[in-house]
Amino acid sequence: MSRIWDPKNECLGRDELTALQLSRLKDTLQRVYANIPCYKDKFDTYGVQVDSVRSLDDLQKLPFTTKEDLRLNYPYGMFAVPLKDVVRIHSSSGTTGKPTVVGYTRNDLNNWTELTARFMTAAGVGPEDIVHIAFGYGLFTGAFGLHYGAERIGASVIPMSSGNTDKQIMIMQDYRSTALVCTPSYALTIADRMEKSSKGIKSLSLKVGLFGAEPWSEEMRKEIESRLDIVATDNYGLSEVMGPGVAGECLNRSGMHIFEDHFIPEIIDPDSGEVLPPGSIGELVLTCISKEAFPMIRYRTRDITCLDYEPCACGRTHVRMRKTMGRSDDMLIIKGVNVFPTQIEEILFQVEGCEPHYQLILDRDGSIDTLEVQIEVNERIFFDEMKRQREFVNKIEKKLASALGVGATVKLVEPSSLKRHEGKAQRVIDNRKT
Ligand code: DLL
Repeated sequence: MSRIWDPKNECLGRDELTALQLSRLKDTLQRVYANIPCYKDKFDTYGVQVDSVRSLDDLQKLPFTTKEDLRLNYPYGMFAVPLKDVVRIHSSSGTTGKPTVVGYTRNDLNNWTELTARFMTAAGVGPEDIVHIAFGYGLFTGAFGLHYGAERIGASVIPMSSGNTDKQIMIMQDYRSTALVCTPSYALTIADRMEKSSKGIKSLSLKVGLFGAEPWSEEMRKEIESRLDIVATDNYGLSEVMGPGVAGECLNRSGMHIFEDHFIPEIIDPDSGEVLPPGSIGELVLTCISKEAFPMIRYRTRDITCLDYEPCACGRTHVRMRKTMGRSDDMLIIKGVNVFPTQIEEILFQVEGCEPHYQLILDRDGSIDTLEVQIEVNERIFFDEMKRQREFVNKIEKKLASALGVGATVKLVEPSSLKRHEGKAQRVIDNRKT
């Protein structure tokens, strides 16, 4: 079992934790009401008096914050401190429109570093490790977030950044990197490239992977672990709330501990906005209770998950969130049936011969939705034998239809023919929107 970075705060009893959360929540509400006109207007419109929040249940009286609020207040309208107190700015590139701009005070950066150090320690990283960071350094929060956490632990950090997979591999081999930080899909790209190289996986010293920034299934975890011969851990975060370091797995790997002394999680019904009882699957809503520059109240993450309040064997008391199924806005509605790309991934990974690279293409034939699943197959798969190929395709189509409740056409494509991504993978092309 790994060390606990901050035992005092990570193992607080529920009563102490609740008291701490309430006091930090009250402070934060005072600050956002006094300093952010968007919150003042919203609270006034909803008739919420900040002083009337006396328990954590009262949080439910407060309005949500959405990406639209951030868009309307672009770039600095949601900052609670003047820019002279902001020492770092990051942003998240949405798929459409202007990016979201987020800021950090010196204290915010310190807390952020502590929290990334927490989950990296929980994943088994220590001072003796050589941490290879293959996220892009820049406006994206991933690289800087984990960089400072690893330094605080005392590990040796290689700020490699993204791209140039061959060079990444050479550096990992020569510098003997023991921990790899990137998206899970990029970890597979590295595995593919390694397998093609003459030196093979044994030339690496990797022990652990810290993967996040995109949804990935348990099947994908198994694939990465066996191909890179490492323990693969998951960590979660979003720029609006802080970046990486909102939640991370311990080595029990049964959900990611949400760092509840800094964030209050809720699960809501994404349609009605009602808070759901513990254990329900729904949209994760997060409230920041320690941030100075950019505190979000009831921020709707759009990520679909559920929370587990059962004690964890590691001793940490913070609630665990299950691997996300994806974002509610990534959920595909195909002929009226709701499908998450990760459900398709689970199924493909179970089929011998499918490579873990796939693309989903949605289209419309008249008024009927169609889904084509393009799958790379490995070289051993009979491209030249039509009959066996047909049987293989039928098998996958049947599995997909029975698991998803909606039919899909499967198209096998040549190995290495689908686009590889250095950052977040883009699995879906939805031509219905054009
Ligand atoms: O992706 C922050 C991050 C960087 C997290 C590095 C972990 C590691 P954004 O670019 O703002 O921030 O994207 C946030 O990415 O709402 C989720 O939909 C998705 N996401 C992040 N981590 C995970 C994860 C960073 N472990 C959005 N599993 C979030 C599933 C994730 N989805």
